[in-house]
Order: sequence, then structure tokens, then C-alpha cells
Amino acid sequence: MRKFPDGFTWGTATASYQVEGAIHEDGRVPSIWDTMCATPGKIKDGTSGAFACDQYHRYKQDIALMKELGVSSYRFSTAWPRIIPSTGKVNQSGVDHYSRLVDALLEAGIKPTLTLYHWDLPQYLEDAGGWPERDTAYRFAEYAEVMGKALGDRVDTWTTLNEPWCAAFLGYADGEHAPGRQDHPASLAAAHHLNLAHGLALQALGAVLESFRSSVTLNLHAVYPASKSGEDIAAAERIKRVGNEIWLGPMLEGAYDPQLLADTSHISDWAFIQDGDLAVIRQPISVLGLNYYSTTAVQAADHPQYSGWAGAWPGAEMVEFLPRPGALTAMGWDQTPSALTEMLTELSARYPGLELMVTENGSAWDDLVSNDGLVHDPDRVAFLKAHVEAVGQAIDKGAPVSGYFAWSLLDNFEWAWGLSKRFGIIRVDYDTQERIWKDSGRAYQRIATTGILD
Ligand code: IFM
Repeated sequence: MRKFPDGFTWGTATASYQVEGAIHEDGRVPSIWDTMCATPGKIKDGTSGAFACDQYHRYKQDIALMKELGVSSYRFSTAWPRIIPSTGKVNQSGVDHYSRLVDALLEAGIKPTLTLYHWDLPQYLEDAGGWPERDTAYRFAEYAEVMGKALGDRVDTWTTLNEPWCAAFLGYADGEHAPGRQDHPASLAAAHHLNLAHGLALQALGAVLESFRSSVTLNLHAVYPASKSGEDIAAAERIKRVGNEIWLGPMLEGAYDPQLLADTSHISDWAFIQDGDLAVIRQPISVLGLNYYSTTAVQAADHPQYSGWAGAWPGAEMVEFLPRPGALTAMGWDQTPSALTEMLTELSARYPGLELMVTENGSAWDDLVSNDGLVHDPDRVAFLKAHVEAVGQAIDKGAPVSGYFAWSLLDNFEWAWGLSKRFGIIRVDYDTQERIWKDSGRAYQRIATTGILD
């Protein structure tokens, strides 16, 4: 049995395009994910987020579920295409929607943890070049300012970006994510402009709010070399640079690792970095969000790797990604809770005093509804408990971890996989929009309401 500290935040997380639906309502304009979903063959099961969990209309019902779960915070994202329908214009109906959501959360005693960007770039900005264009970062700061003015008095924590690695490299290098481009030089420019957008957005929020809790959420990669050989260790370091250092360096230390620039010099001269950018990017943050699911193992390759997963890592052509051992989740991901403890303790050693939160953690399984009308999901329960325990072990080792958000409150639209992969601790019947409790939801309810893991 383990008791977490009083005041520890237990939350659940979602993202706008994954749960909202209502893509044509109240002045929302298309996002890159609408375009991706409309492109044949891009979403494995042919579904889209057009209806998803219909949370746009059912948010009160979902907040009632969160209240029953006993969570103290809801991590959600606002949809940029609902707020800024074209450059320079503000869609008040979109702002009002999130204002009502935030009020309803506060009324239920649930702290709003708001993410400004969880991948739904307005399509008109992609048409103008998307994240590889510097201008997108300035447009993001304008959107952040609008949201800060509208909700700054009520939001608990402002997160600029969710997993910029996915936005840059799955979106522009590998192409599995929207906008589906496969252009390594562009993906590095996208990464830099996402960093810049983070800094500019925090500056914009700072200009309109007297004080606020600021954060960014990174999916840092737990990378292990296949052996102790110098080549395999170097391969792992290369992956960590383009997976992790590319964000941590500029955002928290004000510099890109020179070796990262060297690793990618055959792809890009990084001329998109302008004087003063790194000072803008390095803004103080109140809390660093870590999203953690699984680990990565690599070895040095003897021939260039270009296809599949390798395509998502610019500058890592001579690195081979290896299958992971053990029982894999429905995503094919390994279950290694100890890596979560390691990452949290490493972050706390590297950035002493920086508050940390696990802003996403969870697992997809092929759930079934039983005859009793419920979902019995022992694998998800075991995953949840093992990872909450891993967070507890990091706290024991002195890491200042202040919260854990289960991904996800609901089954939802899992990007390139569509609706077929279920991460929810509460099931969604997409035909009826019924919410159905899973055992993992009940297990999390016990943890969230008591602070005890048993
Ligand atoms: O569903 C995603 C989420 O949008 C970002 N983090 C990982 C989750 C599971 O793939």
C-alpha cells in the first residue's frame, strides 16, 4: 500500500480533436486533422474525429463523470480553429464554449489544466506553410493572448504545447500524423518554430496576466541502447538528442545541443534560427509535463534506415529500432513502469526544484463489454497501478512530482489509428454515445478519492 502526499493532483486528460466532435459548429474552421481524415487511407480504420465523443455537447455529463471519479483536475485542449477562424479574427462563440467548460469545471471543484496546442493546426495556416514557417509561431502567440484574456482569471495551469515531437516529426518527417508531410528539412524547421511558439505564447500570456502557472508537455523518450557497445550507446544518444534535447535544451537551458545540429547538418543548416530566438524560447515554466507510455530500444545500423518508424527521426539514418520484450499493449507498446521512475528522477536531478507532473499515461487494450454491461479490463488496471506505483517511487527518490493525469478519461479518436484503439478508463459506445464504466475507471476512482494505491 502507498499513500500519496495530500494535495497531489489526480487528473484525467483529453484533447480537443480527439473528443469534441462538432467540427462544423459555432464557427469552427477546418484543422489539419479534418483534412487528414478526409484523405483516403490516412486513418487506419477510416474513421475521423467528426463526432468522436461529442464532448462539445456532452461536457456537463463528462464533468459529472470526473466528479464521480474524484479527480481534482481536467487536462483538456482548446481548438485553435474554433478561436481564430482566420488571421486577425476572433470567433467569440468558440471562446464562449471554453468559457462555459471552464466554469462548469470550477463549479464541480475541478481545476482546469488547459493546453493551447494539441495538434489541431488550422488548415489555413498549413496552407500558408504550417509549422515549418516562422509566421505560424507568431499566429500561435496571438491565439494564446486571446485565450489568456478570456480565461486567465479561471484557468489553473496553462500548457503551451502537447508533445511537439509528434507535431514536428510525425507530422512533417514521418507523415503518419497531419499534415502528413515527409520532408526532413521542413520537420527540423517545424521543431524550431514550435519551440519559438512556446516562448512567444508564454510571453503573450505574461503580457495579459499578472501571474499564471505555465507549463509545456513533452513526450520524452526513454531510450535504451541494445548493448554496451560504443556504437549502440552513440545510437541511443543520437535518438535522445532529436527526441528530447531538441526541446529541453532550448526551452529549459536556452541552447540547442551543438551535437544535435551536427547530427542533422546533412539535412539542414538550421538557418531558420534567428538572433534572439533562444532567449525568447527559454521562458520560466512553473511545471514540466511528462507524457509517458513505453520505451525505445536502439542499436547502430549497418545500412541506412529510411522506412517505417525510422523516418520519424531526422539525422538518425544509421539507427535501428528494435522490438521490445514482454506483453505489448494494443498499440504494440511495451510496459516498462521503471522507465517512468527513471525519467522523473533524471529530470529532477537535472532541473533541481522544477515541479514535474505526469500529464499523460495510459494504455490501449481490445476491450469488450461483458454481460453485466461493464468493461472488465484487468490489463489496463494492472498498467495503471504499476505506473502510479512508479510515480510513487520517483517521489520516494526525491522527484517533486505533483500530479498524475490518466490518459484518457474516455475512449477517443486515436489519430492515425482512428476510433479503434481504446485508451479510456471509461468506454464510449460511439453509436449511442453511452459512457460505460471500466474496472480501470473504478480503480482510478479509488486512487483519486483516497490518495492510496493498494
Ligand atoms: O492519444 C495520444 C495523445 O493525443 C497524445 N499522447 C499519446 C496518446 C496515445 O497515443
